[in-house]
Amino acid sequence: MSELAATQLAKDLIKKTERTELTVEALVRSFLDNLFFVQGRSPERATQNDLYMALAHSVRDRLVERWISTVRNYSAQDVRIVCYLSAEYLTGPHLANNLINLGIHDQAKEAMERLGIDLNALIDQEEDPGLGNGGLGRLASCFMDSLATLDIPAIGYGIRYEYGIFDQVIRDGWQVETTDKWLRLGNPWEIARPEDAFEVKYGGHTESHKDPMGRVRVQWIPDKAVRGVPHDTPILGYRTNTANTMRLWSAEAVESFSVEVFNTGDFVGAVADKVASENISKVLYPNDEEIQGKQLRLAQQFFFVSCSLQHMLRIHTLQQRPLTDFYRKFAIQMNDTHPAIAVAEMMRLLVDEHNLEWDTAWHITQNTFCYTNHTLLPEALEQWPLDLFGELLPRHLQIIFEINRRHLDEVRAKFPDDPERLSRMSIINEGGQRFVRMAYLAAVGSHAINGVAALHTELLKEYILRDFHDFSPEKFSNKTNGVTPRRWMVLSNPRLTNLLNAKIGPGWIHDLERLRRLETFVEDAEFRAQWHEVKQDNKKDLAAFIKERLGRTVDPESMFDVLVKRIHEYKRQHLQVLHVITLYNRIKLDPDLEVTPRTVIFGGKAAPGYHTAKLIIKLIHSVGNVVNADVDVKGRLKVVFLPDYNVTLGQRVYPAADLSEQISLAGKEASGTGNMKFAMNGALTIGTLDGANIEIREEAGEENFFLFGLTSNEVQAMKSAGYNPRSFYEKDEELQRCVDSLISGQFSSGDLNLFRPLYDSLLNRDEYMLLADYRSYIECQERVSAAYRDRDRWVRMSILNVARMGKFSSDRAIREYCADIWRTWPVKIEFNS
Ligand code: NBG
Repeated sequence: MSELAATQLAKDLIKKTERTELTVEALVRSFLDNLFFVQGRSPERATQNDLYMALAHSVRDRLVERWISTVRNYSAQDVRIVCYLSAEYLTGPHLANNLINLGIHDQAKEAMERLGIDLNALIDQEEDPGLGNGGLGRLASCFMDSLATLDIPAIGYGIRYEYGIFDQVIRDGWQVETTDKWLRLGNPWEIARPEDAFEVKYGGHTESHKDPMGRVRVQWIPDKAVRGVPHDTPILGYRTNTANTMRLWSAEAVESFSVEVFNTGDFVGAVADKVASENISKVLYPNDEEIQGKQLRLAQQFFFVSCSLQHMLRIHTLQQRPLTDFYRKFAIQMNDTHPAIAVAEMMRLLVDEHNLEWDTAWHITQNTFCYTNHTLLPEALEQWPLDLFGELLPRHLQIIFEINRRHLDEVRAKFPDDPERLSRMSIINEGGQRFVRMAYLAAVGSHAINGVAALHTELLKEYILRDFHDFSPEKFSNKTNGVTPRRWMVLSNPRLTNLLNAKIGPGWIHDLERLRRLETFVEDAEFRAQWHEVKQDNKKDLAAFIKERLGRTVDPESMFDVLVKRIHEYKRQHLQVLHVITLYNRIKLDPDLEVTPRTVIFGGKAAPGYHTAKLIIKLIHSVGNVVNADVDVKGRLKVVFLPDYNVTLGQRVYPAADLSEQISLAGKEASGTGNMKFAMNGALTIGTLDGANIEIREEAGEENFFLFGLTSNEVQAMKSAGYNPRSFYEKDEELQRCVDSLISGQFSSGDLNLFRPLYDSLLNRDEYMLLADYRSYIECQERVSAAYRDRDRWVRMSILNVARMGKFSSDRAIREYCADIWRTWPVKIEFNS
């Protein structure tokens, strides 16, 4: 059959099966059809998961047509495409988001009602794919949403971990990790494409020879290979036909088992290779762990990077374009240094496999790659020991040496007689054990380098990448993070969405600056009452959830004071604990004290090997147990820890928060994105001048933000003058009482040693300067309490915060990347089903 005839026939068939229509009737029919033919169930035998799967397939059917049209349009129009390389994606559940982006949430609800099914119960049935650790992974997914919404051709490449971030359970106040089996009940959103697999090689050695032209050629003789099988998930934009692809690679053995070994009767040994290969995409590494020794992690990084680059090169050659054009067609963004090995792999592919000259290959590589840095913590910068690296990727190590030799020649030419600069800027760290510095490889191999908030970019230029900034300042720019209002407002906060739509129309959903129109309603008392009611209803929902999950009653009339994010000392969850202890001590001293009732809500995971973070979780529970049980408190102060914080839980928490805690030590949090989600949902922020807090405050207005703490310059100054936490301790009695209670047994049933490590670290080092910021924090919290007692004032501030958060849409961030870094333009998808 001719291609055309087949295409026409396919279109007709799709129409006839009514898999694409968006009406309630069509949804009912296709739901029943999928339940029967895809799930293989009759309605009376169907489990909740069967029903969820049937609906998911019905929704996916409606995406597929858009998805196929998108791919077809991109290749027909030979577009320039953004390739986002990210080892992590925190997509969140897909069903509800796709319903919203397709614009059929209400139809689906009605269709399910007709069948006596509760849509929300099906939405809750979906697993949260935890293929990331925190902010960086969630940012990747917000960006994918915005790319599709803005009709920018893009592919998000990553790893299909079989086990994502661990599930957190709390036993006796301690975090216990359990494995995340997100694929256990199947994943209806992905399509495996085994025929699109690529091979990835490891190990072995290299040999060099002269080619017939007399040029030295290097051949890599690897000793292992695995196959990368892509699993594609459509990422649909909001009310547009663009459905981009998130392509996650899963590792398989090249041969499923060794016939030779099998024939000797060693059945288990025969599958050993298969098992070893599959290990590569088995599990996500939690961050904040010492990873330098973990060769498997480097193997993972190389795995997804190599598959992705091979895929891009295949697309390019299928378009019959010369390789020298590659950078005109592809903009590759490296999400932190996890994919930085791509720079060397690209050079290997171009030079060794496609026989390009080094200089030509380097020109293509540098013009293709861009690098986003996401951290200022020096200990979080990836470095690989040379021996480990050379064993796994001997050819890449040679290539990195050559990149480095040429790079240092250029530095030498620009800064002669400056040997220290050369050693500072070398991609190879030569001090003691030798390492490959991945951030430097990424910086040298890219034409654009960015930080994720204004302060962060400035600090990058001044400290972490200072020499690179001196050398090529034109590469650097800031791209302040953003979050998608589709998931973080429309999906998670339908009450607020309805109120906003009624007041200013729905245009804000794809143009968040339009929220400014709310400012005219601040003086409208009825509107303020409605605003307050929305927040209260959201708080009641969260209270009901807390009751159901933890059996604990919290009062929706109290201030919901929330700190949710990964647990880390620099984020200073324990500073909030010191605040709770302070309030508690005050109540104990004077039980009749007038206090603004608060429910202090924590949530977040600690990396399994990060003992201090785990001890902070224990401390939160221990303090909570004492405070919550004390009759003197009379319920005016409650502490709740929500276990297993993830995207789904975030969707419940942000809409219900009154106060957003963003209390990292200034200069440590690159940006933060939770801070934006809270503010968009009407919470007020208490925060330091760190990361994007600074810009949130600028936008909201300083009178609508609770500021405390040292600035990053003051932090630097105090550190270099020799910071002494004890001096703060000694001159502040209330602080003393607070810190001492860590070792008094008061919160540890008499155990004097349990929290001693925290006590010692605060008094002796206090790396994150809690004691220096304590008094300013406590005073600021007093201003918060006073403001909350004045409901009218609080609601005005809340409205103004939402009205002024337009900047923090990821649509704005993506537009900036497109204009300044990627130079890509929207491509409208023609769609005629
Ligand atoms: C995190 C930062 C956050 C930032 C996100 C997204 C890493 C390595 N970094 O401050 O800590 O918001 O990245 O940019 O996860």
